[in-house]
Amino acid sequence: MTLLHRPSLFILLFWLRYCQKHWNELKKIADSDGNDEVSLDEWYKYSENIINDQKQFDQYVIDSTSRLVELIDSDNDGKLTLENYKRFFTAYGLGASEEEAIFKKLDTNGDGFVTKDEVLKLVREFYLSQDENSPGNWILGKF
Ligand SMILES: [Ca+2]
Ligand SMILES: [Ca+2]
Ligand SMILES: [Ca+2]
Repeated sequence: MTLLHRPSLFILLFWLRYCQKHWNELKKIADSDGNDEVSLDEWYKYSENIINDQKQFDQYVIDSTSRLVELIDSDNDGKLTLENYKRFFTAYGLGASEEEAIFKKLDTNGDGFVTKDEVLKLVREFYLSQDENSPGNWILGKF
């Protein structure tokens, strides 16, 4: 496996902004010099460790999936609808047509919902696929 190909700082900021408690967990593991900050170097090291350890990576994907579903699924029924995604994508300033197009990519079996199983595959793809057209690379909207 190679280094994360995504701007890791973006992901770090994503968690920072939306998930303070998860940031605290991350800090506990990644802040190797214990100065209460996670530097870019520490973040790269942390990311590399995860991506090179299959077991850790699998757990990371499962945890990330749970957090993402929890974050997007505002009505908490376990299914991510276009409406659920709209709230999330609005934070990125996407227009309505873009939101629908992206949702269609993410709903890989086209049943109108993005389920946790679909998110799990998408998150895995997000980290591993080098293809910018892979559905997983749209999971946080466009970059
Ligand atoms: Ca540090
Ligand atoms: Ca829902
Ligand atoms: Ca689906």
